[in-house]
Order: sequence, then structure tokens, then C-alpha cells
Amino acid sequence: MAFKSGVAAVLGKTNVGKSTFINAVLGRKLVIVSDRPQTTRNRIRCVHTTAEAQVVFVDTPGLHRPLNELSARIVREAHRALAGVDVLVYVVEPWGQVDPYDAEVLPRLAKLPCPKVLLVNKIDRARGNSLPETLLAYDELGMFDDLVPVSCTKGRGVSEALQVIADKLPEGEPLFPEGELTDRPLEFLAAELIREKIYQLTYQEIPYSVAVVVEHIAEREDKPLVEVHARVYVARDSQKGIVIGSGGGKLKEIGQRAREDLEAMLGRQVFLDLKVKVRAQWTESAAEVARFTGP
Ligand SMILES: Nc1nc2c(ncn2[C@@H]2O[C@H](COP(=O)(O)OP(=O)(O)OP(=O)(O)O)[C@@H](O)[C@H]2O)c(=O)[nH]1
Ligand SMILES: [Mg+2]
Repeated sequence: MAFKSGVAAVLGKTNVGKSTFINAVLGRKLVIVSDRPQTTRNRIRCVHTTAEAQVVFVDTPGLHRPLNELSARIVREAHRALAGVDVLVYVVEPWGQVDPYDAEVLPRLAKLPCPKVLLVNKIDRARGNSLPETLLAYDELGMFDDLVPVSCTKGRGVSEALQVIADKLPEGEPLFPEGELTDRPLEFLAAELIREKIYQLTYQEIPYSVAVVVEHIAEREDKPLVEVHARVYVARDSQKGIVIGSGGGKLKEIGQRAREDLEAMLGRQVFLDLKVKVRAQWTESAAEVARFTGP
């Protein structure tokens, strides 16, 4: 059989488990995940290669009604992922009906000239008939070629979903060289890991007011150690105090957890230099948002 390759854009409302699905397929943590909405801010290509096919998944920011310049940009980012896509993968939750926001978004996506796969995720949380009802409701929209129930945290249905998606790709050469997992540089992945810890350890508006920039990653010559120099930007002075915490405790915990993940990612001991800076109202300024969320 000829080799297949292509791009599968993974879209859906915020917090439905798009990034969790991609990590489950890759069998490793590449993109960040949290229980807060609007975790992913960029389009991130994540490559899965087997002897038969290469699927380039595009993780996208969750769709939602934008509230400020930052969230408007991340919704635009998601829609940009649709250019040149070979398969649309749309992710929903199993609550028994078509989500009202999906009902608004899907008619536009139905027009895309590519196969469409619906993943009903979080089936471990479905109760009563809510899974069959969800499948029926989305099937009635008439736009999905396949509907696949999955639980990405439990690993259920993930390999079936991957097979369904890979089967729909066109024949062609790999788009990425073997061994390449993503189009994003190490600095980006490292900054994301740090941002994930802030999402996990802070509350209310703090996660949405934070940007992380890794300025420098350097291998030490005298010992097997990697230095990661990162800056956490917040939008107000008061937020700086919250991220640092009393006696520096919060920042220390963020740094410790991030360092453990960075060490797993880099396979090396890591020294993490993490500083917090204020960039007043950055989430309201298009130029600053572009600077901090990157291409
Ligand atoms: N119970 C359950 N929770 C899940 C499952 N898949 C993902 N989650 C949880 O759902 C939350 C959101 O997961 P993400 O992967 O960050 O969701 P996302 O769609 O990428 O979110 P955004 O990037 O904000 O759009 C996390 O707390 C996950 O652990 C699942 O199969 N079952
Ligand atoms: Mg995500």
C-alpha cells in the first residue's frame, strides 16, 4: 500500500481535550494541557509517523467568544489552521446534544472540502444515554464522515481514532523528516511547560494574564547541565505579587514543577532561571499580544 501523509487540524471548543488527544496519540507529552479554558494559544504541528502514514496534527486554540485582544487572536489562530488541511478533526464532549456554540461554528466548517471526523471525548464521564444521544445529534448534522467515541485520559478509542484519520489522508511522501515531532523550537516548548504550571497553580484571571518567554537555553560546558532562562510577564503589578507568592513560595513551586518536566523533555539536569516582569495591560494590546504569543 502506498504511503499516506497529510495535515489533520484538531478543532473544537476550548477545554474539550484537543491537546490531550494529540499527546495520547503521540504517546508522550508534547503540548500542554490544563483544566482551565484557553490553555493552547498557538497552532502547533505535532507529527505522528508510522511505516504506513504520517499524520501532521495541528493543535489549535479552543474556540470561544473572544473577550479581549488575546482571546480574539487565539480564536483567529484556530481558524487559520484550516488552510491546506486534509482532514478536519472536531472534538466535542458527550453531554447528549449538539453544544450551542458548536451549532454556530459547524455550518461554516461543513463547507470545507475535506473529510471530517468527530471525536466524542471524555466518554469516561458520560452518564446514562448521553453518549449515544451525542453521537446521534452530531450525526444528524450530516457533515461527519466518521464519529469516534474516545477517552483520551483513559486511552480508550485513541488508536481507532488515529486509524480513521490516517485512512483519510491522501497518498504522498512524508511532510516532516523522520524523528521530527513538531515545527516549534525548543524555546517555545519550554515556555509552554512553564505556562502550564502557572495554569495549574494560579487562579482566577492570573493564567489569562501571563505570557512566558524563554530567552535562552544553553548547555553548560563544565557539567551535564542545561540552563533555561525564562521570563514570566504579567499584566499588572498586583499579579506579579500573586505569581511570586509569599516568601517566593508560589514561584518556587512553579519553577520546581517546570524543571521536572524540562528535565524529562531534555533528558538532562536543568537549572531554571525564572523571573517575573510586569508588562502593563499586555493582553489588551494587539502588538504586545503578537509579541508574546508568537507566530
Ligand atoms: N475525564 C476526562 N477528562 C479529560 C479527557 N480528555 C481531556 N480531559 C481533561 O480536559 C481538560 C482539558 O484538556 P485540554 O487537552 O487542555 O483541552 P483543550 O481542548 O486542548 O483546551 P484548550 O487548549 O483550552 O482549547 C484537562 O483537564 C484534561 O485532563 C477525557 O477523556 N476524560
Ligand atoms: Mg489545548
